[in-house]
Amino acid sequence: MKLQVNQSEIELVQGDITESDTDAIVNAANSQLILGAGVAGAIRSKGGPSIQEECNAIGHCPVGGAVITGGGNLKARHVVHAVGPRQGEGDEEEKLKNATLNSLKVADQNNVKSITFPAISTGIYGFPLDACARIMLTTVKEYLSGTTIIERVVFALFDDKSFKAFKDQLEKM
Ligand code: AR6
Repeated sequence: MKLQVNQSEIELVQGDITESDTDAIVNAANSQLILGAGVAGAIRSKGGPSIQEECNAIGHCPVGGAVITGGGNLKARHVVHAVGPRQGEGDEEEKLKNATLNSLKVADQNNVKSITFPAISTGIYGFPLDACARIMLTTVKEYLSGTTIIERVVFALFDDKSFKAFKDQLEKM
């Protein structure tokens, strides 16, 4: 499913983000930049140790922020590590919006023309899927309406439930 926004497009796919061949994929990271389970675990096992090593050199990223490393053995050249909020910590919506926005900005700054996001914070961090879909899709659409070199933003949704939440939201847009 696709939506055209100016010169760019937003696309939804169901599947494993580490299989994506966009210039960059986004990791659902934590502030310590330690690759744990979920998306991060899949990136660590397929991408190899260089990604964690680069994260260690960066050291830390605040909630709502994003940093970039190489993609190791992944198809993607880069991994953008976006730190989403944990459900219950407060200000979750604003923090998720900023994590999405800062990922797009860091992508633009690094000549990334295509990028794949997961549904940030909706796994181990427990943030609701519907709200995630609304916030992330609205933020991406707004960003693509401005000046950017990003041509394609993909969302890789892992299961039926998350794909449906994003599809329902995109249809409203
Ligand atoms: N491809 C696409 N989506 C996936 C994949 C995959 N391979 N694996 C899981 N998902 P999560 P968070 C979905 O837990 O909630 C880690 O320990 C998953 O179903 O990866 O932001 C980190 O190191 C869910 O919808 O991220 C952090 O400490 C979504 O991706 C913490 O978890 C996000 O789930 C971050 O938690």
